[in-house]
Amino acid sequence: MSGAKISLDKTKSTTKKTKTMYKKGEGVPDFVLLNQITENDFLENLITRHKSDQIYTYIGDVVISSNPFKKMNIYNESDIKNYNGRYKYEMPPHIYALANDAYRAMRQNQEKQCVIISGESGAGKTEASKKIMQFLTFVSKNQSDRGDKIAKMLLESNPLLEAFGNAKTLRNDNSSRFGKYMEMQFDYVGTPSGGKITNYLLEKSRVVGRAQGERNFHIFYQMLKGLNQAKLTELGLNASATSFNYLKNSTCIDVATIDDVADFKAVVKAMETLGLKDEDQNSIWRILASILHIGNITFKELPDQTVGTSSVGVVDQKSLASAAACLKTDVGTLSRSLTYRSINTGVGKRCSVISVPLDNEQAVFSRDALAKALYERLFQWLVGKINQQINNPEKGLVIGILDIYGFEVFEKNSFEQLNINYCNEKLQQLFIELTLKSEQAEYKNEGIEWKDIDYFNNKPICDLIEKRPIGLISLLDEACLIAKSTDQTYLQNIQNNFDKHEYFQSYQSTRDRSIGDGCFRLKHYAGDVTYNVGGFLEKNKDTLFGDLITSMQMSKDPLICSLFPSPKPEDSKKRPETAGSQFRTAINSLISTLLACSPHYVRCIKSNDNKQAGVIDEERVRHQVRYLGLLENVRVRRAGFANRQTYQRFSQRYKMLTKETWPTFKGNPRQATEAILKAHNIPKEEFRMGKTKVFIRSPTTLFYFEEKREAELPRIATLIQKTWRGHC
Ligand code: AOV
Ligand code: MG
Repeated sequence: MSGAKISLDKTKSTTKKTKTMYKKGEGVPDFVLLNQITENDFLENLITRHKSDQIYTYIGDVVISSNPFKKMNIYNESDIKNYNGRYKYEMPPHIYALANDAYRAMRQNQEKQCVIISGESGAGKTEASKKIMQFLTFVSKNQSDRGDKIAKMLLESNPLLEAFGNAKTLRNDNSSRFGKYMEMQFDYVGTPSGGKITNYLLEKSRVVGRAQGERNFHIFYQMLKGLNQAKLTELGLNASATSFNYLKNSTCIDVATIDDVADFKAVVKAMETLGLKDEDQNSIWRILASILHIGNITFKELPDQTVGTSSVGVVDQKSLASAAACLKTDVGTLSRSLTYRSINTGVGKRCSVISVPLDNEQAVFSRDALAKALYERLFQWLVGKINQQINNPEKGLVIGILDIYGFEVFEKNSFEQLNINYCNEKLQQLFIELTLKSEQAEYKNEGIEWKDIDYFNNKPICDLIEKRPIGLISLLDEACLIAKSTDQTYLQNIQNNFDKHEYFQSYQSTRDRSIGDGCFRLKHYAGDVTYNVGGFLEKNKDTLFGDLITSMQMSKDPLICSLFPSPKPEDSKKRPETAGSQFRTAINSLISTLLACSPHYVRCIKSNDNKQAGVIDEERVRHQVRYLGLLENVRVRRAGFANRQTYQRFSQRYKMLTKETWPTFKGNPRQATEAILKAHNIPKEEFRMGKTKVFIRSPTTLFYFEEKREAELPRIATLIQKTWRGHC
C-alpha cells in the first residue's frame, strides 16, 4: 500500500528551479493563462499536462491535481529544498508550492491556515495530504530534538490511522473510511510544536460486511500476516483469513497493490514512535482478534421450556470461548448478552428488570453491534492516544489539513454514503462561498466594477439534507423516536415532504424504474446517487444494548473496560444523540473551524476509473471539471484580482519602498498606498482602489513588491540600528 509510506527519496529530482515555467506543447501552468476559457480548452490543457507528467496546474492559488496512478519522481528531498522559501511563480506548479505558501503566510501574517483537499473517491486527496505534511515537517523541523520528535510523530500517525481507518473499496485500494482534520501546530517562529487530529464518522459497518470485492479495514489482514506464530496461537488466530466470516464474506483477501506484511511493520513502528506501550499493543491485538471470533459466532433456535417460545443459543462454543478469552471477560456473561436482553419494567419502586430471549435475527444484530462498537471505540481510543502524545495546548500557529472521504457512488448506497456525500456537498459549498460567491460580493461591496459570473450553487441540496426541522437527517431522527416507524415509513415521509424538491426523486414522483423499491435519489453536485433506506433507522439509532456494555465492563483488561463507560446519571434522562445529528453537528463545527483560517485549496481529479497509469479518460475528467465548478473558478479569477489588502496593511508593509512614504508620511493609508503604487509606476489596469482595500490583479505585481521589500530590509535594519545607537 503506497498509503503507509511517506519516507523521502534522496535521489535526484526532476523539478528544477526555473523562471520560464512552460514550454510550447506542454500546456500552461495556470488555467488563467489560457487564451480562451472554454471547457474544451480547459480539458486540452489538463490532458496535455497529464500526458507529459505534469500533474499539477494552478487556477490562481488553487492547485488542480490529476492522479497519475504511478510513482512520480517529484517528491524527493531535493524537490522540497527547491520549493522551500521560493515564490510560486519561480517554479513549476507543485503541491509543495501550496504547502510553502501556507507556511509562509502562517509565519508572515501570524494567522491560522488550512488546506482543504477535495475530489471524489480515489482522486488523490490522502496522497496530497501526506505530501503536504511531508513538506511542512521537513522544512519546519529545526535541529532541536523536540521539533524533530514532533515532526516524526505527526508523520507516523498516518500509517497507523490508515491501517485502522482505510480499506480497499471498489473505487480505491486505500480508501479513507473516516474523515480527518489534522492540525499541525507550530510555535511563533514556525518550529513544529504539536498536532491535533479530529476524526469524523468512521464507516464501522465495514467491520461486519461490505460489497463483494472490497475488504475490511487493512489492519485485520496486516495482523494475520504480520504477527508472529506464538502471538497468533495465543489469540486463537492460527487459521487463514478465509476462516473468518467478517473477512471472507466479501471474497477479497489479497490486493496486488498492497503489501500487508510491510504495512504491518510500519504500523508497529508507528505505534512505538507514538508511545503505545507493549500492553496497549497487546490489548489492541486482542480486541481485533475478538472481533474476528465474534464474527464466527452463529446461533441456533432452542426450545424454551419455561415460556413455550423459542430462544437462541450459541452454536460455535469455540469461537465464543476465544472471543471471551481475548476480551478477558466471562464467557457465560458474553453468551447471555448475545442471546438475551434485559428490559426495565415498571417505574419507581415497582421497577424490575426482566430478561427477554432474542430470536436469531436479533442475536445476529446484537453480535454485529458488539463487533462494530468494539472497533469504533478502539479507533476513537487510538486517535485520543495519538492526540495525547502530540497535542500541545499552548497557543501557537496552526496549519490544518483536511482529508475526508471523497464523494462516492456504488451500486448500493446506504446511510454511510449519504453522510459521506453530504460532507462533500458541504465542502463544495464552502468552496463556492469562499472562492466564487464572497469574492464577487467583495468586489461589489468595495465598489469595484464587476460583471457577475454564474455558477451552480449547491446550497439547496445541503439544506435538503441538513435543515431542521424538515430535512433528511431531522426526519430520520423523528422516525427514530416513533416506536412504529420503519425504514419504509421514513421513506414515505421524506417522499411526502420532498417529492417536489428539485434535487430529490423517488419512484413515486418520477415513475423511473431505476430508482428501485425502498430507494430515493439525490441529485448531488457531483452526480445522481440512489440510496436504499434499508437499515437507515438502525444505523442512525446506533443502539448497543446494556447487556453487551455490562459484559464488556467485566473485562479484566483496563483498556477494554475503559471503552465502555457507564452512562453518567445526568445523561440517563437525555435521549442519546443519533449518528446523523452527531455527524451534522461535527461537520458544521468543522466548517466554522475552516472559516476561521486562511484557506488553501487542492482540487483532485481522478484521471480514470481503472486506476491505470498513463490513461486520462476525457469524459470522466470533463464531468469532474464541470461539477467542481473549475471553469467558473477560472473566470472569476481571470476577471478578478489575485490579491487584496486593506490600505492599512499594504502601506504598512511597503512604506519603506519610496521616499514619499518613508520614513514619514502625513496622509492616510489610502493615500500612502496610492503614493507607493505611483512611485513604482504600476500601470492603472493592474490595480483598483476599493473603499477599504487595494485590489491587485496579478501575483507578479505583489511578488515585485515582496522582492523589493526583502532587498530593502537589511538596509532599513542597519539604519534603525544606527539611529538607535545615536540615541544611546
Ligand atoms: P483519495 O483519498 O482521494 O480517495 P488516494 O489519495 O487514496 O485517493 O489516492 C488513490 C490512489 O491513487 C493512491 O493509492 C495512489 O495509488 C494513487 N495516487 C494518488 N495520488 C498520487 C500521486 N500524487 N502520485 C502517485 N500516485 C498517486 V477516498 O479516501 O477513497 O476519497 O475515500
Ligand atoms: Mg483518502
